[in-house]
Order: sequence, then C-alpha cells, then structure tokens
Amino acid sequence: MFHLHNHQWRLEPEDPKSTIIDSISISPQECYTLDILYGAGSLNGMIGDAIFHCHLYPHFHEGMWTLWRVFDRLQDGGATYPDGTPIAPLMPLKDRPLPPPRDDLHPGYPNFVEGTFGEEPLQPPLGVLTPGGQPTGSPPFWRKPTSWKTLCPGPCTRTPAPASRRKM
Ligand SMILES: [Cu+2]
Repeated sequence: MFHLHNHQWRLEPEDPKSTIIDSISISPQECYTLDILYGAGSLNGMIGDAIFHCHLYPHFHEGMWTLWRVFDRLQDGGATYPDGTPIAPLMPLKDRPLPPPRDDLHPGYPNFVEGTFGEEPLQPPLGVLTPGGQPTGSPPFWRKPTSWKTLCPGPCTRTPAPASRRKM
C-alpha cells in the first residue's frame, strides 16, 4: 500500500471528477504514474520532508520508505545542511515560478530549524517522556499545560482500545 504524506492525486488522472486519494495498492510488477495535485507542497504550501512509504508496517520497518524534500528557497548550490553537507543545486521546472533566494533572515528549509548540529534536538512543545514516564523538558510558556499529570503524549495511538470495543 503506497502512501504519500500531505499530497494527493486523482485515482483516474484524466477524469477531473475522479476520487482524490493519497494511498494506492500496488502489486509486484505493477506501477502507476501519480499526477500530484497542486505540485510539491500541495495546496497548503508545505515546506519540509513528506514521507512516502508502504502502509504495511512490517514492510515500512524493513525499509520501504523514503521522503520527498520540498524547499522554500532557491537552492543554487551555495547552501549546506546543518552538518556541512552541500545542498545540491536545484531549478524549478520551466513552467514554475522561481522560488525566492536565500538570505540571512530566510535561510530556507532545513536551515530555519532552530538547533545546533551535533547537539540534542530541541524538545517538542509538549516535551517527551523518560522511560519512567516523566517529562524530560518544559513546554514553552504558550503551551504550558495546567498539569503534567494530565498529559500523556501519544495515548490515542499507543493505548489499545478497551477489550469491549475491539472487534475480533
Ligand atoms: Cu509493502
């Protein structure tokens, strides 16, 4: 099951009324050409990395995934990633507008992400939990919860539904 994050395409590209999808079953020896709606970054103008992967999680785990990097600034070959690796020069397709150039205030993705290469990443807004279940960081003031005891990041996806609600 091929799934692309944040982007969609029509099941039947020639039919403008065709169902819009973001996942499709692909069998061995089979292929599709996906005509992505609204281009890189999609309708919401996403910047960053959109993962695409097999939605059969054992396959995902074994490496059936990669990412589609969407830059917000012109990459002319003069920039580097935070670890010093050069960012390859890229030019938009001929029918697409030229993105704005980089400058000191607008270094572009991923260099606008705050942090220092080699140091621990910044904490997410709601912090992360230690193996003992304690938060390791403090959320910024605008996200400060009323009580850490009431927060448990991830319970919606990690805690199984009660047995009475599960279908066997
Ligand atoms: Cu698979």
